[in-house]
Amino acid sequence: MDNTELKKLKVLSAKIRIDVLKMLEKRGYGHLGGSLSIVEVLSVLYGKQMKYDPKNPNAEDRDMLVLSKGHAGPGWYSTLANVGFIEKEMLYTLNDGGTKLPSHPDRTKTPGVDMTTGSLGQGTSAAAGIATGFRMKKSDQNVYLIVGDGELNEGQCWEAFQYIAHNKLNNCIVLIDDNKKQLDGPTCEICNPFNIADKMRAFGFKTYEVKGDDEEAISNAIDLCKSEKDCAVCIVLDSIKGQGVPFFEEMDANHSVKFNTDEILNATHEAIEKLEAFVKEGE
Ligand SMILES: Cc1ncc(C[n+]2csc(CCOP(=O)(O)OP(=O)(O)O)c2C)c(N)n1
Ligand SMILES: [Mg+2]
Repeated sequence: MDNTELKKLKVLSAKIRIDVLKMLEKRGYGHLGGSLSIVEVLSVLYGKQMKYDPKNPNAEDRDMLVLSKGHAGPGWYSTLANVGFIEKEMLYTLNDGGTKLPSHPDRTKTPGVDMTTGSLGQGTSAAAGIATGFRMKKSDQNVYLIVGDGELNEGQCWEAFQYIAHNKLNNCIVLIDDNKKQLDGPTCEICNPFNIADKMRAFGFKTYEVKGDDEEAISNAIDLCKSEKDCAVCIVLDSIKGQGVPFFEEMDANHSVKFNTDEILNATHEAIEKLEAFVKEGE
């Protein structure tokens, strides 16, 4: 990847991160940690890898994303706003009555959202079904599936993975957000997933491991997945809950954050300022 393209992705990541912070601050609370940990992968998907047309969200030949860890909806909405699916003002309606942006994604409400999620585990089966559909119609479309590390506690994930591997559905690119935390603590203390990459390999997946904040490495790994012809594929993202904002990375309970103290508000404003300066310099 050349420097210009990498810079473009880093600027998009910064913009996505800014809007996550702004929309959640405006709401007063929300799923911050798990939205921030997937910012770079969303930037790579929408800034480089996915085929889509924001003016025609239902285009027959589009790639699809299933955000199985649906509570990270704010991260996805911010991305959709930054690539033209929805107006930025809409971000400030998150969770309002009648909004098109419910806290968890709903495919009947939001342009660009192809699968309703929020009940952890279920997105894996949905993505397996979508990939099967693409295969049946002999289409070259891909479905990207983002799964949380805590979400792997759901047995349904492993049923779906076994199905994807058995059917060599290399058009379903599985992205596991290994941010080491789930709702109320470290995954290794609550129900240890052990080595996720080793488990995916044992399930028959060609598995890559990359840093979750490294756009270039993520994109290269996706290229490798796309070149795989005869095997299920997976990327384990070594990420940080609250990624990209040191204050939130270090905060223990950063799953759902309330923006109700001066300390939190100041850290948020400081992060936004820094990110905006980065965007300005990069454009
Ligand atoms: C079936 C189901 N059980 C419980 C929950 C409540 N819940 C929401 S997020 C979450 C933790 C998810 O952790 P992880 O997959 O690691 O996501 P992260 O927040 O780290 O991105 C839980 C238990 C849920 N949404 N669905
Ligand atoms: Mg997690």
